[in-house]
Amino acid sequence: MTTPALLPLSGRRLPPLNLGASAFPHHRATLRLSEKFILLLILSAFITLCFGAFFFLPDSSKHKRFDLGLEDVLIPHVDTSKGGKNLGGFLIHGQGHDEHRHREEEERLRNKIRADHEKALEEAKEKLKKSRDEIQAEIQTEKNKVVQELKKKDSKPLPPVPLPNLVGINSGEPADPDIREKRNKVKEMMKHAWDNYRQYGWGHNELKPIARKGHSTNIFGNSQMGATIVDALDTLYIMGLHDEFREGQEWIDKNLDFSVNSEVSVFEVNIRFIGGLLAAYYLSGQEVFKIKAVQLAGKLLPAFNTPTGIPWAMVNLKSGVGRNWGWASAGSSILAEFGTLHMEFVHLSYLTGDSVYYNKVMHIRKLLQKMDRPNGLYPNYLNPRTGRWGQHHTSVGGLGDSFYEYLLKAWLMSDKTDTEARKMYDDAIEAIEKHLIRKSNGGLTFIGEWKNGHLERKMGHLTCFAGGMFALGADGSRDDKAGHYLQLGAEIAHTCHESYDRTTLKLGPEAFKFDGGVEAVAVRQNEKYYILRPEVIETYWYMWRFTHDPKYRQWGWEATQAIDKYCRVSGGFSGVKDVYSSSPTYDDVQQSFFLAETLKYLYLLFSNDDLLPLDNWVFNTEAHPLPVLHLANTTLSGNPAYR
Ligand code: DMJ
Repeated sequence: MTTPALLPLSGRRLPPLNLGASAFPHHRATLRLSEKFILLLILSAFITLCFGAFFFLPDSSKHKRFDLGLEDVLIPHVDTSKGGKNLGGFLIHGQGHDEHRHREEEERLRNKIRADHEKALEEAKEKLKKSRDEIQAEIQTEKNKVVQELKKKDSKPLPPVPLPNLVGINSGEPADPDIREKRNKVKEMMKHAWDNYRQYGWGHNELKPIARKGHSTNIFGNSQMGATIVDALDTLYIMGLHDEFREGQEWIDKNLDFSVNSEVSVFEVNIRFIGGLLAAYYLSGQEVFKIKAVQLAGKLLPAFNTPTGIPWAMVNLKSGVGRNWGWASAGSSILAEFGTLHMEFVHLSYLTGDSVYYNKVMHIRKLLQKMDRPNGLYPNYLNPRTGRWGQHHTSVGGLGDSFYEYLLKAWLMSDKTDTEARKMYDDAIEAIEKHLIRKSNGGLTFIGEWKNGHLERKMGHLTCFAGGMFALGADGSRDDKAGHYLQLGAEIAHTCHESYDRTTLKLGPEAFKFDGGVEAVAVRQNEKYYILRPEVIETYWYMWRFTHDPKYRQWGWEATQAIDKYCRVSGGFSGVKDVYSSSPTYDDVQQSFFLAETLKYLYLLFSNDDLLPLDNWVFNTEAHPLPVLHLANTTLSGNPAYR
């Protein structure tokens, strides 16, 4: 970083002043402080120049004078007949009578100005003598003041809104002792995951359960935002782990700060943080969660400042500068990222009475509706500058998945009044069935991916969520095909269960093939890992809720046991690198979604249906439950602030 050269009045460039900037070449804040000193010096020099000019000009009472606060009073000229002189429209009184007194007064003033000037120079010199640490401390103090001011401003109470119907937030105890025991086992696993995070990773985004220290990835930027705390809150709440919930709340209240110079994923922050905070707010009624969610949402808004309004994938929380992932086709934004904001943003508008969030997501929807879709499919990549699709790659797994999920859930969350969303969902699902869903030779239904003009016969673990989605969307489907979609959900659940069952550890691989004699098995080494993902269990739970077929609880229990056996370590839970190996190695990451989703879905699977009933709650893609808003046509009329 170079120090900007200073232009003096003559227009000649001065060499860069070295006032600390070279000592701390990468410290922008230090430069800013140095610039202040430079300005101070320039000001001092200017004052000296003015007074020099004034006192060294030929002394002439004719040139008198600007008002120095002397006793002479300048009065707009109206009459010269009373012995005064007219000077440029002003009349100076008493001239000629007390010349001596003026000289004395000038001398006194001159001395005072000289003394003030010297004092200012001394102070400036003192500042320049300060050590790097002292300057940094001063900068920090200034920063803290600004943060405090901002906090005061941001913590303004939000307008009160009628809370939606919050039913079934702490029931669900099963009567069957066997099921109760299974549910308690899941709760014990949650406690193990939380306690270890609490002990070894507190405040960090995630935990390394083997190294027993904090962990993070680039999706959370470079700061400790306590992702696990925020993601886990609602699971703690529904499990009745209230002390742990309060610990989390306290940390959030005191430490969760979004004024950080950190570049985060808009999608991940939305689904984990905003979704987690909103769910915690609705479940507990604690205002702090709502306030934090709204503060954070404000920090994401600059990501939408693109030529099309399609947001960047990443945004710097402090500067608001956005950009896209380097790996994305042709500088594109990702369908599953910009298409997975709707639920949280509608709730934000509902709670704040500010339509800004709602408008952002509706703008995305309108833009997508206008676009051509190859074979009726939505490609995964869309360029936010040009508004054109990137590579024509379509997936119901990674990069595409939750876009489809949010179309369906927008409709459900609006109490089925957002029929536009339902139509988009129905159209998309029809195209997916036609072009991406196939049966393998062995009779397994799978969802492939459209790539470079052909169907890749590979399914990701992520894609397994779609079984639950088809079941959830069955009711209300076009041409009353409810039975068909429930059946499709069951077939996907079966295929995904096979992908678990065909491994040594009984845990599912990241991706599995249906090709060349291979069925539901990972072929490449780098697709054999299991990182505590929830999607298969999520589908078991939805299928259980809609069918009550005991096999889903059985499959969920198999997965619970496998996770406890192969992923549990004394410092928490870890992903494993190869589900086909009998002596697997750990990846040493306890993902925040393990607490938010995997354990929550397992707990719900072994609970009665009156815990978070699906008529009243819709789960965001990170399993954070948000209440149905009984709104007409997705207007926000439920909020009186809107009228
Ligand atoms: C979660 O963060 C969410 O479910 C997201 O939609 C996709 N993947 C992870 C968990 O696998």
